[in-house]
Amino acid sequence: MSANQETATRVPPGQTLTQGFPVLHYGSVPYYNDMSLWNFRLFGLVEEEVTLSYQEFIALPRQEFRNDIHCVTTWSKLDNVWEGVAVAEVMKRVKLKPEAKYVMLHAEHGWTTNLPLEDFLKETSLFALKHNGELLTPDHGYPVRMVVPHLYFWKSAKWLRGIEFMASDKPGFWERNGYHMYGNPWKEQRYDFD
Ligand SMILES: Nc1nc2c(c(=O)[nH]1)N[C@H]1C(S)=C(S)[C@@H](COP(=O)(O)O)O[C@H]1N2
Ligand SMILES: [Mo]
Repeated sequence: MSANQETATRVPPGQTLTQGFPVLHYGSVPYYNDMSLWNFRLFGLVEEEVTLSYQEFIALPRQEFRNDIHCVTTWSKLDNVWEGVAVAEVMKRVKLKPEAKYVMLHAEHGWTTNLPLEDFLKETSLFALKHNGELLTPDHGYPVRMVVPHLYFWKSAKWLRGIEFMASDKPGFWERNGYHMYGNPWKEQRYDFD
């Protein structure tokens, strides 16, 4: 396979490559001036709720991840390098109740997105702190965003503040507004009628 053909196999149907890094979100960008007010909560179907402070979160062991991202508005961006915390690292700190099967990601300003627990726990999912060597900018989700590269990028909540563990699937912000409940880019699960 030529380099071009190989690249083509990495781009899902209906997507176009971009070299830039577009900024997309609903509402305003949060700016933080006192990180002591920031925390990260694991709640819902857990034996005991866990709250991590900013200092505790940034002290978690980090890894480097490389992946491709696919936005439902049809841009894809290959070879992103993220520094972040593996989901498994955070999950060492919480015990789930057996009924937990789905998660709701909770971001600043009440923005949410839902996904199956299994997809959240995938080894490729991460809590990102840096993109291509630089701290996340406010636009891209500072201080922490989720990255779930195998689903459309709207599942990758910016300004993440908590994970809620749930027994059944519930729609998040865009899912209530017509986006697909799962969002597999390889099946073009863009909107709920796809
Ligand atoms: N908190 C929050 N996270 C969000 C969104 C949002 O509106 N609020 N939009 C999602 C959508 S639709 C996309 S495509 C990506 C865009 O991320 P980027 O701006 O870093 O490219 O963020 C996702 N995460
Ligand atoms: Mo999006």
